[in-house]
Amino acid sequence: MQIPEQFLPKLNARRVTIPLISPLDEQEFSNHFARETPFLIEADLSSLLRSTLSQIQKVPKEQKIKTFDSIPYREIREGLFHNYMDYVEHAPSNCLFPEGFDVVEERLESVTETKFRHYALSLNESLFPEIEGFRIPWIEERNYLLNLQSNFFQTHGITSPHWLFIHPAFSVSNAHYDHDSVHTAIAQLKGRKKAYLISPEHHATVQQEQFPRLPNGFNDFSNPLIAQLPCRDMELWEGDLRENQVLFIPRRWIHYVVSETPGMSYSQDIVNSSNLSDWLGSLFKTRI
Ligand SMILES: O=C(O)CCC(=O)C(=O)O
Ligand SMILES: [Fe+2]
Repeated sequence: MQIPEQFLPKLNARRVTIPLISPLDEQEFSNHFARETPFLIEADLSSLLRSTLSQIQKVPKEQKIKTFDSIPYREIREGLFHNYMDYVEHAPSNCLFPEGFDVVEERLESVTETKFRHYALSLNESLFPEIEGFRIPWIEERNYLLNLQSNFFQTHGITSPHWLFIHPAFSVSNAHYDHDSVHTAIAQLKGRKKAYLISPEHHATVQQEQFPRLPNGFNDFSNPLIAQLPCRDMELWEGDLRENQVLFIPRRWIHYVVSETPGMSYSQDIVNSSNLSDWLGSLFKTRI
């Protein structure tokens, strides 16, 4: 089934297709990564999928999880993990959240009226310990964050680099960029997503006050009024993220991601020589 119009970005920008590259060696990969423009690669992610599926089997019946309607969220709900899995796999697409999930937090100041389908927010190492060992092809040991002890992040109040997404069809992460100048790799273990990216030089272009905005200040790309936003000189990089592909999102690139089918992704924050000083600077700033 095609993604319904209500979940797609309405920007009238110049469309650029995110390239799918097949690097032959480390040097070629590094050269492409260093450009800081988005790209896709093919990769065998079957062992990560197998590990995720076996961990799902081990989640206790009484385990609760939180879900949210989008990044950034209007509301957070909480309920049983097993009801969530049932919703991901079987609920019709007009069902916005899983059975028995009640609101535990609401952001009433949110301008946008759009209601997206909920997806899981809290699928971290406490539930899926094996994700600490997940590695992204070509990046592997070059990601400094993976050399830190796993308890380092909790001890220092730093976000863990490992994010697991088990998503229903048509869940949306609205316009945002990732914390602390990290680069991000999204590995699609199962199912499909579409991604839309905008370079950091256009942050102001998509934060215009006269148009509907999200709680994070960016315009709500899904709102039909956004079709009028003046952005003809801006490039909107778009790409299909298919099973066994990895999407690289450079630091501070705005991204909007919508799932096309139910599925699973593993996302890893990356800090290497290119963004180490930005990352450190950002951590320091938030602590003084
Ligand atoms: O896949 C998504 O829905 C959003 C992922 C994302 O924003 C990220 O990994 O940084
Ligand atoms: Fe993100």
